[in-house]
Amino acid sequence: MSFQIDEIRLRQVAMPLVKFFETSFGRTYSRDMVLVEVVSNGVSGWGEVTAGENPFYNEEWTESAWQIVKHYVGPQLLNKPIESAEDVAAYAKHIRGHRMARGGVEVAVWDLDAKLQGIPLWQRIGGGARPEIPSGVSLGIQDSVDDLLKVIEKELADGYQRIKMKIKPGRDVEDIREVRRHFPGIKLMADANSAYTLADVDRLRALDEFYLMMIEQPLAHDDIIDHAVLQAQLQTPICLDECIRSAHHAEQAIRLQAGQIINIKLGRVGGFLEAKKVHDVCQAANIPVWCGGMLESGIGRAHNVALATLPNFTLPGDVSGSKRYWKRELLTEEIVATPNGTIKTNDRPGFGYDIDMPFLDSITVRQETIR
Ligand code: OSB
Ligand code: MG
Repeated sequence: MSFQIDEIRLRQVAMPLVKFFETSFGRTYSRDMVLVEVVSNGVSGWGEVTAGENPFYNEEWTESAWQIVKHYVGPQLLNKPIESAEDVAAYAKHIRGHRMARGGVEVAVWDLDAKLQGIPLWQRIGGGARPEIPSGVSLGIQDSVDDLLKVIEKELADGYQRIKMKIKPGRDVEDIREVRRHFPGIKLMADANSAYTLADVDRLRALDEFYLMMIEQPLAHDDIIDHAVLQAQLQTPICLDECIRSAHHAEQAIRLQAGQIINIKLGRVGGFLEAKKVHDVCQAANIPVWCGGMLESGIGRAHNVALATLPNFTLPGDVSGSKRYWKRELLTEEIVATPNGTIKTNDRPGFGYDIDMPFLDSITVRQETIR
């Protein structure tokens, strides 16, 4: 069933986080995200651009995403015959980088395609390996280790299956030692967001004694080779995040043994088509994957839930309940985690939730329609 996109409605929304989120590259207090609505014959598909407010996680940010979608991705896609959502990434392939901006549009078309077929997004992408996804939490760097222990206590009480803690030089070995002392049996991992170099190998080796599930992206955001050098000297498995932007990168990392696990983020790799390719490359190489997060609103979060139903998403990811992020979700219902630390899929067409349009309008700070 062929369709075409008649118009693309872009919005920028402002959503304050319930608590700031601190990584090795800084604090985020409030999200400014770009939402994409693609319209075909009166039916809307929705996507979220996962770029941050500043170009600190990768090179993209809210404003760059807006410009890329408006001037490059949108005009390429409008009024073209689309046989399937699989075709969409190709229209923007000539654009270098800016995968989050491209991905925000691409995932919206997948949602539209699923809605036009009357099937859930998880089914449309070929997922459905599990009816509920295992859910973990990503904890920002806290003001004190005591605060961290309290937050972990709460997340475990809520049922979450694994704890990821952000680390940076000076807030690593001793923090993790304390966490392990209090919680010897939990599934625990650390995410460095590129805060180290090979000169820190001794400090990173000191983490081996805490039997972490993995350490995520310890080295540079664009490095694969040094991660291979580091992995050869660590017992802790390395998980790659920032440096895997494509299935080709995943192949290279696997060939070099730069890590043993990959965190797949829809935006970082440019949408569902590439995310599925990364998934498949990893599955063929026996590399487990899990779904990362970028502090998404309910729209991006629901897309992540669909993604994590693909078979090789066997590890608990960073996709957790809405209320950990927002006082009020932009959906008519929150995305909730069960007491077992899972998030259930549902059988509604598309991404599975309704948008609270009056609320969305009230938090929209910029709007533009491309025809
Ligand atoms: O590295 O996984 C990361 C948030 C913003 C930027 C990068 C990362 C993160 C997270 C949070 O870890 C995941 C989430 O709770 O959405
Ligand atoms: Mg990460």
